[in-house]
Parts: sequence; C-alpha cells; structure tokens
Amino acid sequence: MIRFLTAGESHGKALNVIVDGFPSNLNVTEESINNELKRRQAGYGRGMRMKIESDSAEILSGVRFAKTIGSPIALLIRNNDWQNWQDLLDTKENELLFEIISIPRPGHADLTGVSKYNLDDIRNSIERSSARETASRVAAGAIAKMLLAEFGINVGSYVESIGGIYPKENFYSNLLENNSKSGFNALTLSNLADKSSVRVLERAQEERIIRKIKTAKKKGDTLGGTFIAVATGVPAGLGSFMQYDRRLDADIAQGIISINAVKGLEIGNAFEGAGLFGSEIHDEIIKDKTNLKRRTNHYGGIEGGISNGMPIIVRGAMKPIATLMSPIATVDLSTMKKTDARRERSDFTAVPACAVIAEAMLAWSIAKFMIEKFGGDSIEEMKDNYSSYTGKMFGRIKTNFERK
Ligand code: EPS
Repeated sequence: MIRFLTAGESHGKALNVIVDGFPSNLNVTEESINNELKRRQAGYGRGMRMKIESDSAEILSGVRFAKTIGSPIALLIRNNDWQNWQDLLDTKENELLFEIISIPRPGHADLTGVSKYNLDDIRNSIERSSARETASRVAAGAIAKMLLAEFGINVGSYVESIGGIYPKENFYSNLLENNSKSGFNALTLSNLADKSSVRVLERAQEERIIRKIKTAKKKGDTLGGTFIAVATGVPAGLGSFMQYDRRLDADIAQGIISINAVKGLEIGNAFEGAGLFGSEIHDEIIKDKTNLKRRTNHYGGIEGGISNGMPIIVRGAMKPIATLMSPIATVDLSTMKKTDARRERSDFTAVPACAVIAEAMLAWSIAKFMIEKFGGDSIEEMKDNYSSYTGKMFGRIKTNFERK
C-alpha cells in the first residue's frame, strides 16, 4: 500500500514529504513535480506570499537517473519566506521578545488548535494548520500522476464557481450526461482551465469573477467557491464494497475533504439525484463493440465503491478564506473580552489552487487502488497484471454468463 507523510511549518525552513510504496522503474523528474507546484501557486486573488515563493521540490532519495528504485521518495520544498521568520520560528530556545497572538480568527484553526494542544501562542497553531502544507501534497500527487500516466489515466480539474458566480453553460451537467460521443480527456479540460487566471472554462465568467474578487479586496473580504476534479481512463474494478474502508469513493472523499477549507463534496450528481426518481438518475448499462459502458455518468464513475470504467467526477466546495482584512467579532484570549479578529497576510480567494490540490488528492487515491489491484514492486510487473486483467475482463464476463 502506498502512503505519504508531510512535515513542515508554513514559515519554517522547508516542507517535506515522504512518499512510500511506489514501484521501481517509474520515470520521476523534479521538473514534472515542479510544474504541478507552479500550478498550485497560480490564480488571481492569492496574497503576497505567492510572490515570495517559487515552489520547487528537491528529490532527496528514492530516485536514480530519473527512475524510482522502490525505496521511499523523500522531497524537500524550501520556504523562501523563512528568511523573514528565522528568529520567530527558531527550533532552539529563544530569549527574544515577540508578539504573542491571542486573538483567534473565526473560520480558521486558531481556537480549535490552541484548545486542543494547550498552546500559549496562536502562532503555534497557525503554522501547521496553514494551507501551505498542501504544497507537499501536490508534490506527492505529482508522483501519483506520473504512475497513472503509464496506464493512460489522466487527472484534471477546473473551477466551477467563485463567490457564487457560475458559468452560463453547465459544464458539470454535460460531463455527467456523458454528452461527448468520443469521451473526453481530463488533461484537455485541465489545460483549458490553466489558461484562465481563475481556472474557469468560460471567458465571460472569468471577467465577472475577477470583478467580484476586486470587490472582496476593496471590502477587506474573502471568497470561496466550487471546483471539479476529474479522472479519465480509469479501469473498472478499483476499490471494493467488501469493507467500508476499501471503497474507492470513501477514500476519494477523505482525500478531498481533508484539503484545508473544503467543507463539502459530492461524487457525480449526488445532491440533485437525491431528489429524483431512480429511473431518472441511475446510469443505464449499454454495450459497445468490446465493452460494457454507462449511457450517462450521474454516479461519477463509481458504483458499489468500485470504479465502473467511466470517468471519475467529483465536485468540492471550499469556504471563503478565514482571514478578513475587515474582521468580524471574536474574543481576545488574554482578556476574554470581545474584539475584532486579527488581520494576517492571506489570500482573498484560493479556489484555483484548491482545484489543483484536489487533482493531487484524487490522483493519489486512484494510484493507491491501482497499486493495490495490480501489484507494485516494479512498473513492468504492474503493467503485465494490468493488461492481463483489462484485456480479458469483457471476455470473462461473456464466458461466465454464456448459456451453455
Ligand atoms: C499558502 C501560504 C500562506 C497563505 C495561504 C496558503 O501564506 P502566508 O500565511 O505566509 O501569507 O497564503 O494560507 C491560508 C490562506 C491559510 O489560511 O492558511 C500556500 O502556500 O498555499
């Protein structure tokens, strides 16, 4: 089973990630990881920090001559901003006088963090709860994407809405109705989104969103939004209904809901479907020349916790960034009196980045189940198992059910 573990404070020396359990002989380059890190940094509405950082990962282990060797892959992403924080975040004893943060921001982990960990400075909570940690996840996800690419699986994303501004054309519904005859590629969709400064698919929507972000800036306010993450080329049969924690949908949900500020998600058309007749929402099974497919994809490519061969489609909701420049009410923990929440450098919106992080988490879940199903000591062994399974699947079903 693959796993990854991240470490690092937002303004500490560096972020780390250890990626464990990947097969040998997989092509992995710093360049591909850095390309993903760059995508995470983009998006109109980010704050000053993204101007200070130029995230890049250094591979410390697990890769030789651009190929994995089966050992744990350790990555290091340095924080440029650390130079400005060295004294404040020293790991040694510190005699310096510095401001202790005692005013928690509603919507952030400030109060929950200090309450739980018995901390005497909210800074100690902010540092790890910051969404800066997601750079490590995108680096891990980049490695997962490199594995998936070997099997023709692509993962992409786009921003559906920011501040309640949706596109005129309902792209999400189009994806679920499976309207495109030749199918679609998640990468093509994502590349299109990458061209937009807020990662949306419609030009007029982009302009309206930028206007709304400008209004938020002027008012000292923030915005959230919704995003779509998609994977195409996923074989049928990943995940299982045998135990709750072996379900592919449950794993994807955990990965995406764990992204900072994500408060909700649905797979396929879950919320709208809940109000329809079964006959209106279940995806009819059809047969083409060599395979069994679904006419529509309302269930986002997963039935019974198992991928069904259709694209995997997830929609997530990110709340507005917690730090407000025109703050709302809170309580100063040093006096227990009512006050305004503390201002801290932050973003006005980060939905475009969130969509890229969702890609990383989705890619990770799929890679995990690919390795579980097809064995993972070397990429060659995995490919053999994959071809044997996918090549014979339809034939096996036919033979099993043929009337003798
Ligand atoms: C982030 C780095 C942070 C924020 C943001 C995400 O930088 P700083 O706190 O130094 O300005 O821009 O984090 C938050 C919005 C948050 O609430 O934690 C990053 O690298 O993505």
